[in-house]
Amino acid sequence: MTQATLSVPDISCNHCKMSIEGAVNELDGVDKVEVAIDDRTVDVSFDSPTDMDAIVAAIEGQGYEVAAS
Ligand SMILES: [Cu+2]
Repeated sequence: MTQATLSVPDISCNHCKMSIEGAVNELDGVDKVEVAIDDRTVDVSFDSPTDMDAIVAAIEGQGYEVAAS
């Protein structure tokens, strides 16, 4: 299991949280995803077949940019 925290500066409200968590949860292999609105971060635990690129793509697909870490 891989755990990662992504910085997503445009997260601002509960709608952002729901959109991002919903999209990431749809990926096969994602165990847990949690958006921290105040910190503007996405905590995610995942395993294959998903990977970091797929998670970033899912977040970007919702219209949010993931900051380089
Ligand atoms: Cu929002």
